[in-house]
Amino acid sequence: MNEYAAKVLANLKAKNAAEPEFIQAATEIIETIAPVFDRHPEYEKEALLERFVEPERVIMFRVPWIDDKGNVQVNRGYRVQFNSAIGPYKGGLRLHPSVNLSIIKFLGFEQILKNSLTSLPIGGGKGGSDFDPKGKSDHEVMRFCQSFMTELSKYIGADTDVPAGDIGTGAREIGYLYGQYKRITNLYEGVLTGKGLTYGGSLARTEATGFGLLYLVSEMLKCNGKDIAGKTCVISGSGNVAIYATQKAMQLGAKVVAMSDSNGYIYDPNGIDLPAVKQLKEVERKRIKEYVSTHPSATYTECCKGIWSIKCDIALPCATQNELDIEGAKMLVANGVMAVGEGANMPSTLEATKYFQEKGVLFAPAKAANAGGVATSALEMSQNSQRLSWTFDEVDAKLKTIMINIFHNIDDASREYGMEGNYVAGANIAGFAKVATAMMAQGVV
Ligand code: NDP
Ligand code: 2IT
Repeated sequence: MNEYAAKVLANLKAKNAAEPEFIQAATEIIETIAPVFDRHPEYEKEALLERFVEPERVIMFRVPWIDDKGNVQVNRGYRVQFNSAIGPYKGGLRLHPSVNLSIIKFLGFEQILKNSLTSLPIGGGKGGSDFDPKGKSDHEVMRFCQSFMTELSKYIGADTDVPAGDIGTGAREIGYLYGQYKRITNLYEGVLTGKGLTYGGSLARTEATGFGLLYLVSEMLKCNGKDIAGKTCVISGSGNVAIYATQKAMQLGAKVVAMSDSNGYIYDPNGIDLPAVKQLKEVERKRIKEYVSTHPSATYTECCKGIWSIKCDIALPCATQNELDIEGAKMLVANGVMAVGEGANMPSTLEATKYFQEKGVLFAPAKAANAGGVATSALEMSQNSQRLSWTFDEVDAKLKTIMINIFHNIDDASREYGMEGNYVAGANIAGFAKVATAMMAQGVV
């Protein structure tokens, strides 16, 4: 590996030893962009990589709120404003009990490159809290969101930092956050994306990440002489990304036979009944295992990682980081999987990713494959700035074009660096190129 890149990675590991997810994401990124530094020795003189791996700003704050029983609860809030070289910080807010600084930093770091790949002017950021919306009443979620935004509002703005949804943050949470931002600042501006359609949201944002994943995966298959129609898919998760990935996969003629949540997975050899899953997860907020009580053809198995034992042609991990490890990868390959598309952020471990690549599985990495969500968020920002709203078909057509372009950009970058078909390297190199050029132009900041 390029000596300069190796030195920065070693320092990063020593300095952030307590942040395993951040180290994991940074290891993959730095190892794959290392050849860029052979071609650009000027980057080292300007300490470009040392600056790139250090967030511009990290905000951590107390989030006190009162539950329905009158007890005071305290959570921890985060916003990592990682890089604003190519646009205002942009990235979601995750609400999940596992949230910590390492997870928010890995997500923010990946977001820089993902956002660059969209070709739209958005920098990288991420935030969230260890608050768990599961099992909370709407009023509890509202009080948490109001307290969270009371502090966060000091650091964000339509031209500064524009948060959005992620795990645990959907339309309900964005609504409460937006209401509080407006109340505190007296500004009606596009400070959040994923908003409701009655107050500045964009059509197709709800569907965008899942639809975008399928647009990119289809293009990858097509360019490798394959077709998605008639293929069997396994899709992990049953949240926003998984549901709309399932919908588009079915529209494109594939059969989705399994979905999951953090407790276990359902297998329905007849093909998943998506309206039933939407009703369970989007309306009733119930567990995926309830599906089998109304679908006798389906089975439910405890332990979500078992989903990778199901035979399929295409695997789309759409739940969370590190959900697909080497054991899962080996089962998928043994069962003849031909493509993996990452809907979640960093769902495959480093070992699993390498294994897929060694075995010749077409592998679309998260920062390219799930970029449709944030790309459509940027389209929402454009509509807000223009005080206009585009039709579903207009937004969907733009999304599709963006995803197809992303695939060709990462494919071209992999070839340019002599790593044809390595879309992990292609995505990291193509995403980094634009950010690096902008950072060099803007001086040492
Ligand atoms: P949701 O909250 O809507 O759904 C998350 C799904 O993943 C649920 O089925 C959930 O199950 C499961 N899950 C969450 N945490 C874990 C865990 N620790 N172990 C196993 N399963 C888990 O989130 P999204 O669908 O929005 O996000 C899914 C992934 O996609 C995340 O990695 C996110 O960062 C990424 N992503 C999201 C985008 C978006 O626009 N929403 C854009 C790009 C990427 P349970 O209900 O049991 O918790
Ligand atoms: O990981 C992601 O790209 C998201 N959660 C979406 C971010 C956004 O700003 O729409």
